[in-house]
Amino acid sequence: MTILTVKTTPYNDQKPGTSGLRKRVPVFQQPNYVENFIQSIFDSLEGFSGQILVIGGDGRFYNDVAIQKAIRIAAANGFGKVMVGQGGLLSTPAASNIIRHYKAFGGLVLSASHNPGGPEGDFGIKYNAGNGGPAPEKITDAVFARSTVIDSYKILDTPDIDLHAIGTQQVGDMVVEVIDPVADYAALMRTLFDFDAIKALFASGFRMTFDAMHAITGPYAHTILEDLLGAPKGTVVNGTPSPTFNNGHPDPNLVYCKEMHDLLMTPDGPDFGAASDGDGDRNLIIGKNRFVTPSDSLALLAANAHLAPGYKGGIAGIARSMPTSAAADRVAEKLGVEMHETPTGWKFFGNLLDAGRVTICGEESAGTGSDHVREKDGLWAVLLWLNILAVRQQSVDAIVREHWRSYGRNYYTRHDYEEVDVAIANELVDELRARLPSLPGRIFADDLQIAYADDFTYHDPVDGSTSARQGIRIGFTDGSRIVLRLSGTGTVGATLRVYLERYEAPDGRHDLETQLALEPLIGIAEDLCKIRERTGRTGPSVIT
Ligand code: G16
Repeated sequence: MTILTVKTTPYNDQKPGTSGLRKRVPVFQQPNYVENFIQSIFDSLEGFSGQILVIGGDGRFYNDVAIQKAIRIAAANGFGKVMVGQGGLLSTPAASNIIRHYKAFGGLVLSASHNPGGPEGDFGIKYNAGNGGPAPEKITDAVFARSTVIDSYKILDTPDIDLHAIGTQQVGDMVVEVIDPVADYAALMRTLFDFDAIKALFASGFRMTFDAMHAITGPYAHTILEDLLGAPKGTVVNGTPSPTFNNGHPDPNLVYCKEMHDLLMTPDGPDFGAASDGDGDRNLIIGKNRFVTPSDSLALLAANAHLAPGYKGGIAGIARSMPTSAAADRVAEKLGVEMHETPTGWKFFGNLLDAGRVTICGEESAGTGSDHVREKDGLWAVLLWLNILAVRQQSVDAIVREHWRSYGRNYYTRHDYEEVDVAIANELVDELRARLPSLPGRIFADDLQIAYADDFTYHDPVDGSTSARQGIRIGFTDGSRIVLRLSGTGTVGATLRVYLERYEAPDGRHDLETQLALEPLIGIAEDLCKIRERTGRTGPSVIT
């Protein structure tokens, strides 16, 4: 087996977005595209010689090809060992756990998350650092800079590695260990949650449905929910990972999980419904007759976390991404713990978690997690909900309503305009940004007055770094907010996200339909941004 140094030419589009490099599969299939990017990652790191690299993906189309390349390049660059999930599979939170548990140098997570897969679908590569979390911007910036000038990569000339047999094998000077993707993750969950209480809940007749969306969480959910916690077989549906997600869209929201949502709204439906996405880091939570928004779920989990053994000592603090509703802020205030508002992207939580300043983090984009790993974690959120339900012996709906009565309700929705012409989207954002200084003081819909209007800049309190232009915030004197930003995970055109939020006090009305409750703000957003007018759309592509 010889190490080859292969000449290459740079691509100019390998800038990592919100969460790694995500592109259509045919883009990754271009000659040397994967090789260039992985070599650029390794060229931007120091001190990994002889160390462990974790590799795993969500099993989507091209996962198997990219993993073989990654292992060969890792071997040629001097890693001592690669740990890879059997069949190349690892959920994103499980990969984070493996990196931390085995003190790896870092890891490559191959996924495009909730984006569709298949030959014409999306693929992605993300580097996670030794803390188990997505690389911070200073690394992703260095990777991009390197990718624009790269002229060669190193690769081991070796046949395909067997990723199906658990155990170790030698690949050049490097060891490859194929591991059970589920075992370590399940063991970690056991340390956090009261499995006996959840078992008793299922034994009492509590019924749940978990939609793995033909994606990575199938094997994890079968093992944990059905085998370890005793949920009846059939609780997990769509539980076999498929390279194309069975031609579905593995995004656990009310559009792609509509069937499950509708089932939960029927009198004979189960008590609890949940789903996770392509790579297992997002979650959807629906109780009987009650959809829980991700922002509310974050607040509820933070307020009730002490009911689970892993958090019984309380939480150090909460962090949420800027567009996420302020529901969690009220919980932090009541608990007397730190609250942080970060830019969109799980990578921004890493420093706060490492410094022990926050325990629970969450985002409006269906992600919640804690300091047990450095990624958001879909099944973790489901298990924490189950633990809370087992202890409180109330329905999801009752728990949510009680929460609103104590803290008030943050009505919240996100309107997405997908595949918008990039030039139009940029122009729209630029023009609005230019008008921001003139907005404070303006009054809309008779009584909604703008209190502030800015483009969010984050100052990381741990390492002092600054991230500017993270989304436009328009705040009103009553606490309502309109936030506008461009997605950093789309792969075609631009996706405009409009986030809308209105607060209703504990003694206010909590039973309004969300879109209706936010109607005045939706109108103001259109007045201010003219999205429909400029894009020619009649409405959002997706409402969550
Ligand atoms: C990623 C990030 C999240 C972010 C989400 C949406 O999630 O990890 O932090 O909230 O994308 O980002 P954007 O609004 O820029 O599209 P995932 O689940 O796609 O890895």
